Amino acid sequence: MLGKFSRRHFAKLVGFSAFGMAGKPVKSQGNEANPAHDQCAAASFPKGFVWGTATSAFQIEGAVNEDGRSHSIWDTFAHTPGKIADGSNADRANDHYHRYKEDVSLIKELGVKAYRFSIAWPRVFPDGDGTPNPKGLDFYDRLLDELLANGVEPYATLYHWDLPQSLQNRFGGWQSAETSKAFANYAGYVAARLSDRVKHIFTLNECSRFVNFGYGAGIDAPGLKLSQAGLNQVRHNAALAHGLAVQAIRAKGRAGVKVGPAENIVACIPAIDTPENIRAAEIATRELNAGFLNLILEGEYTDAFLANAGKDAPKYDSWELEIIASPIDFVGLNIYAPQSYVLAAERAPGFNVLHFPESFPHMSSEWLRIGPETAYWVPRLAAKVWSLDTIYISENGTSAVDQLTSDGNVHDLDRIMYLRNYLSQLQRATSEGVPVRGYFLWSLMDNFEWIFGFAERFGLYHVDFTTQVRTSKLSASFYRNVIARNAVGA
Ligand code: PNW
Repeated sequence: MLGKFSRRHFAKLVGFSAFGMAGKPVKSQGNEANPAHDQCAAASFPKGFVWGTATSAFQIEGAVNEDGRSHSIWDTFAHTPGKIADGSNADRANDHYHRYKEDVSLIKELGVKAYRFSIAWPRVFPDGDGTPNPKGLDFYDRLLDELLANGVEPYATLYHWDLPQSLQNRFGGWQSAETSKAFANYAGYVAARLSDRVKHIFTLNECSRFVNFGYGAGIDAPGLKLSQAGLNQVRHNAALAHGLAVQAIRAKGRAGVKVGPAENIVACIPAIDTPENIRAAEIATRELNAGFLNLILEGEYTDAFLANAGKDAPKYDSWELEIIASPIDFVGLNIYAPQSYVLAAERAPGFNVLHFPESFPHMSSEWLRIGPETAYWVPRLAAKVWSLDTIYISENGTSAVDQLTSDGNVHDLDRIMYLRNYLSQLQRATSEGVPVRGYFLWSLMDNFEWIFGFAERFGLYHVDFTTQVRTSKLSASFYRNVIARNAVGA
């Protein structure tokens, strides 16, 4: 039946004219409110937008026994049979510890202005607390100098999941506020030593993820399955660690160093964009992030969170909330999959979260559902709900089944499709004045993808983990072009 229709008829049926959107120039809205925006091209980003790429220490460094590094909970976990899908571990990973100069040249080749990396806590304080390792920051000293010599601005993350094993053994890791205090001490030490060159520090990467997956579901290190009360306490201790670290960085770092979290915010999206559903998505953004982001930004658990937790609510003194809500300079949002499509509801809490149909599309990682509008709604709603003035997309990217051809190419068209669509939606947000100041593409190169080992590739550069050869993928050229033009789309 459909075969009888011309394309023109079909276009009419689905609601737009055969001449299509391309026929009329689409004027982007709200430029007036954002003078930094380049008014010439509809698809450009604001002037000075920070283009970057990201990695984390455990996923790339290797050299796990060098220069006084101790083990982290992820070393232990990766060496536990059955925990990593491909049976690998990160002892060598990308050997970045020795190949950082080559890797900085790859960063430079992309044309990015900024690089987000993480510092391995077990290199700096092998026991987590106590005496610092005299060689602990030497590698990062070298890395920073190399980045700056190549015109790349370093953005450092203090905690990307590699908790010193000693803290897990002695205190149960994040189950104890002793770990929160140790983190603050480590944060102050790093700030004192590196903030002459690092001007942006992320405290915790994806607090919700390492709490829920590491201490709740037992999927990530340290592989625990705590009760709801235990889990709520872990999350609280992590929030306290964040707040204490913000204060330690202000106390020990150079004036002007900027600090904030990098959180995998629960991404709430109006299923249909009506004013009622947008309002519902705002409510959902607060409530579904009540345990961490909303807590650190508002300084209180929401009533609904506490009512829902009941006797399992975290235990704390009220002064802790003030520390947890220490003023921050920016919020980093890691944006991947849409998580909660919502509709407005009459009854409390004012929104309904919809189930995903089985046919909802995803990228090569099953969890990575495709929802480009996530890159529009999440920063827009976060800015509105928490009155933010500086947001970074601290991660966004996708896995793909990359095939290296015999002539040394990886034509990762699916990654380009994903990036083009997410970036277009991000551009839509900035063009409306949503205060997103930068974007860090995950990841610079393929690396140790946690429980999936080396089987899931997120890089702009392909890595052969036997030879350590890095090969530029087509998506790296795509990203280079976006950066060079400060724009996406035609
Ligand atoms: C992030 N999910 O993890 C991490 O910060 C990175 O270290 C990681 O390599 C990257 O994203 C890609 O996975 C996530 O299931 C892992 O929604 C899983 C989810 C989200 C983020």
